[in-house]
Amino acid sequence: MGTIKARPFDFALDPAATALIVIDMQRDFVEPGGFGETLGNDVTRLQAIIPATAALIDGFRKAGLTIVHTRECHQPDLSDCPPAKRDRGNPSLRIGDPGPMGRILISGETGADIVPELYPIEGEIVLDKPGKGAFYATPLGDMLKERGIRQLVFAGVTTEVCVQTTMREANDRGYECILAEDATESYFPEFKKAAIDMMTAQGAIVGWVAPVSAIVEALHD
Ligand code: C5J
Repeated sequence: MGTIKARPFDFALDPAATALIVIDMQRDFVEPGGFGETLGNDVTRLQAIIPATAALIDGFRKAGLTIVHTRECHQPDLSDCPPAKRDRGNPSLRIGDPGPMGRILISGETGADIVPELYPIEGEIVLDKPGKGAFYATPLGDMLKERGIRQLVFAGVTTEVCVQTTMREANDRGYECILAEDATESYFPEFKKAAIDMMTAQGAIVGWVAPVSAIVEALHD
């Protein structure tokens, strides 16, 4: 067991029962010229977490622990994309439309893939998910159960959407969840802060938060 100096209080880490979940570090959300930028977002905020996220992944690789990379994307025929998701709002580009890096959020397209700096290596799980949460309509729960995982470390984007949704899903399923504060980001700094404040309030009602350095240190205690 290791101890992570975390907020709102220390997290008792059991590395043997821990997995890392890296949420949606996809080119379309993170890279200049991608879908996120075409929507008017400043992607430099998201790019800035790549080194810390790489350090976290490296720590898990060195410790030989389970790593899951998720990608928010849909089948080419959009059969897993509810019209309510595709038709929402008035964006210039919708899911499935041709975009700067292929069809927007479609499995197999360049933009839907993970940024090269964080690319999964053999043995790591790559999980495509049609929703914001990684448990919805995926085999994630069964995969974690098979491996005896009880604790989850989270990283990725965006803090208040797919990261927060997945942490809440995990919390309701009985996992102890901790978010790597410098390995997650939002296009909106105030949303990142609010999401972290909400999740750690009331005695870690959804989970804990800590810097990458504290998490990696505890992995090797
Ligand atoms: C994610 C989104 N990954 N913001 N998606 O957060 O639509």
